[in-house]
Amino acid sequence: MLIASIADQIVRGVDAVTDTLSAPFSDPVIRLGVTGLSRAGKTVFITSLVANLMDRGRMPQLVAARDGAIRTAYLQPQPDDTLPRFNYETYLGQLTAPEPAWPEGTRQISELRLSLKVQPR
Ligand SMILES: Nc1nc2c(ncn2[C@@H]2O[C@H](COP(=O)(O)OP(=O)(O)O)[C@@H](O)[C@H]2O)c(=O)[nH]1
Ligand SMILES: [Mg+2]
Repeated sequence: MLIASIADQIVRGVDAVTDTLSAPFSDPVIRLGVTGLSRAGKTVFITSLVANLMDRGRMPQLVAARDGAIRTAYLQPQPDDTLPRFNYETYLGQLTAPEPAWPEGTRQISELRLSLKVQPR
């Protein structure tokens, strides 16, 4: 539900900017925080969400994915060098290894930038 509404906001944000001359220069940015108690499942959730947004074969409930509005999704350098990067590749590697393992506990806030190319409606 939440993810669907975020994706919808992105699509609407793109619709809004394409109405203005500044369109090519101002991609809408949504900063999304995931918080929760230690061991609540944040690292596993974020890894899974990012993996599924990049490979949308199993996201039929996400309207923007089902309709083909999300054209591509890819990782980009993060906006803020002062924060550690969320170690997506390592966590995904552990979860999808022939002998899967849960990621180690994380101690610090971290950040990842995912860009979506969406088709304006
Ligand atoms: N069965 C199951 N266990 C999970 C799942 N996500 C997290 N866990 C368990 O919860 C633990 C903590 O998850 P983690 O994502 O590291 O929590 P974080 O501290 O909030 O980042 C993992 O080591 C797993 O034991 C899940 O989707 N399914
Ligand atoms: Mg963690």
